[in-house]
Amino acid sequence: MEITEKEVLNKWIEYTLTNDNGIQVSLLNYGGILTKLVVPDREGKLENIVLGYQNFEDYEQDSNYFGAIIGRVAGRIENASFELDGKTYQLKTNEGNHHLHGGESAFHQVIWDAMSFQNDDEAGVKLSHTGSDDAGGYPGRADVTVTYTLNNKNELLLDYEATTTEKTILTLTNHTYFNLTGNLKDTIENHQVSMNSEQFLELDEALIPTGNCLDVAGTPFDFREGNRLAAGMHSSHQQNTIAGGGYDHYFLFNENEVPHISISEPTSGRMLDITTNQPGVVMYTSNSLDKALQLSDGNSRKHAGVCFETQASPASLKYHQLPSIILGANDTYKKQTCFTFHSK
Ligand code: G6D
Repeated sequence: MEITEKEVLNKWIEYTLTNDNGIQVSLLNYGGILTKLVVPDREGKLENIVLGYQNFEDYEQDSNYFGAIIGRVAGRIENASFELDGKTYQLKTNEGNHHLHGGESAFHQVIWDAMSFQNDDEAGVKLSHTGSDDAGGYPGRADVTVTYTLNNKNELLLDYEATTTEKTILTLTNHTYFNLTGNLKDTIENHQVSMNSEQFLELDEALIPTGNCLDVAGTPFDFREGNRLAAGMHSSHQQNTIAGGGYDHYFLFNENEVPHISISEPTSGRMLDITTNQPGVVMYTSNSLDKALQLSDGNSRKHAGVCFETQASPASLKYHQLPSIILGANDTYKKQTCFTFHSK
């Protein structure tokens, strides 16, 4: 295992973790942004499999949240308001009348305190941040840590912990866009995804969940036996159309069936398994990715990457049958998502 660090733009630090098999993870203390993830293909060729900017300045006003830690609340809060113990809170809007991904100056736009660590079997960076009491109108001051750990079993572990000074809402995720072809050789259309999920949340035209849990059976959302992502990109299904030609939906996981998600890419032979203790995931196939962006491996384009935003959904604030995102003053939020890389 090896860990190096370097200053970038005279204001941030980029850490690079390398395991004994050559897998490399690079991340910033700014936003906890994963800037590069180098993984071998079936021939052992090491290539980058995540979307990131060529020029790091572009991360500062990034409406795509490339690679970033998302919080205090990942996802959309309808009308930027919610009720907690009979009190209504009004957050700042940042997408129409709604509140997306923690609003302005959220976790993806702060410099986290960082502490690196390493031993023979693993290396990582522990990021810490204290959200101020009035951060965007949320109740309570949230103390958050996110730890990235790479080990010699080719696992990248993301461990999230949080406490709060008073009852609040909180659900964290990471917004990395994966493309297993390597160095952005192609779109993600031919990525084969298997997911242990029987239901997904229906969206309205503003991408706000309606509260209906739709069965995946007989639809392009059925990944139980594996399906190409292209199934939802060239589909006339109303939900794929609403999402801009693809997926941008929250899938509820079946209990205890692991890995929750397996992705394989036929050309390179790369495979990614995702296991988590989160109740579900937003799978987003970069349907609105602007092709004008200069990325480290070339220009961006629609369907250049796929995000697996493991989380509980803020839709639970309105539809209480869904897993909650409420965190009590005496609770500890403790979640883990493990990305395991292999090839065939
Ligand atoms: C779009 O609807 C999607 C979101 O899910 C995604 O997080 C964002 O782009 C980057 O708004």
